[in-house]
Amino acid sequence: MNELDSIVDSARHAFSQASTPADLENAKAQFTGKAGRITELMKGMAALSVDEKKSRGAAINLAKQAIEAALNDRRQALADAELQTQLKAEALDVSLPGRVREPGGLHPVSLTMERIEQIFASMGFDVADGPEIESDWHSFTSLNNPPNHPARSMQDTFYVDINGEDGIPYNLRPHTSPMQVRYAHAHIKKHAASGKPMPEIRVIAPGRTYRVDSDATHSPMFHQCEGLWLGENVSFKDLKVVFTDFCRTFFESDDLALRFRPSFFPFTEPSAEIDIQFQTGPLAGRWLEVAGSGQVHPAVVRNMGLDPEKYIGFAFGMGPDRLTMLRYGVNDLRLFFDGDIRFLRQFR
Ligand code: 2NM
Repeated sequence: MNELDSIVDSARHAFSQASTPADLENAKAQFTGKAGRITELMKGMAALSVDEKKSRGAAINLAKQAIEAALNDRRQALADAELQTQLKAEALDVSLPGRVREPGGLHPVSLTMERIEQIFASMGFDVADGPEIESDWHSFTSLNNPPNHPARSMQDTFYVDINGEDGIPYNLRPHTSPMQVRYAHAHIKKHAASGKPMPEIRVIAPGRTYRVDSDATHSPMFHQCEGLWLGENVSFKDLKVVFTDFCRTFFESDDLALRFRPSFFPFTEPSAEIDIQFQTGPLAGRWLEVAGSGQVHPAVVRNMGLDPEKYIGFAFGMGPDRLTMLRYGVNDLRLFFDGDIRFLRQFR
């Protein structure tokens, strides 16, 4: 084999060994680069005669063209291989199912809250909400709780590390009644300027409440909805009518029975526990406690900024979490707050 054929051969071999475009360009430099073997041969022709230059030049050029052809083939092969690797890496299986974005929905307790609000709004009640971190006065004192009542203890109520104006730590409200008191004050102020007689107070206060308590039927965060109706001639009879109507609408049952059982709360006198009884369905026949209620205590009416000799009425408090359990037949309250989507999507 002559020298040129052997150079072409070793170029082909070197190119085939190059596995990346950079390797290939390095290999090329050894043959057709500035100090490459072909280039060196060209430089060596300076001393030859014109005829020798002609034939030698033609032979070297043929060899150079063969090397460049081999180089281009290898460049193309490497580029193809790179493209194939990239295509493989970015492969998209168009037969896979798409990612579905499922429709969201309201939490079952939110559904209940909305239902309660809608029913009471239809009876002319305003819907009020306000702070969940409350002063001692709003959560306890204004509601006629004696200074050393156990509800005030750290065993029952969560406290925040910040003192109120009275030097007593703020609490996480254990009921929504503080909002009733706030609403009454705002209502009086709003209508004082008008010169006209103040309309009755008719309001519900739904929202989150907190107590130190945790088991299958108690959550440290739970929901309450309290109602208040104060006027110059609002009686226990009105409470019975309003609450009976509410329960029958809420549970969609016209023959639902209600029972008002004597009880005690510091903020009402007299007070009653409200029980309901379904006539049909899985819970039929059992008395189920659904709310506390009573005629608002004169001391509380006074703390709301009203004259208890003139204003009288009733209040009630219920647990939307428990109402949700009764309505949907859920037996463990904790399911509502675990955030398990398999449970929650059933209410969508
Ligand atoms: C209950 C039971 C009885 C109640 C009292 C008041 C207020 F602010 F008017 F004094 N709001 N809600 C009340 C009365 C709440 O929950 C079991």
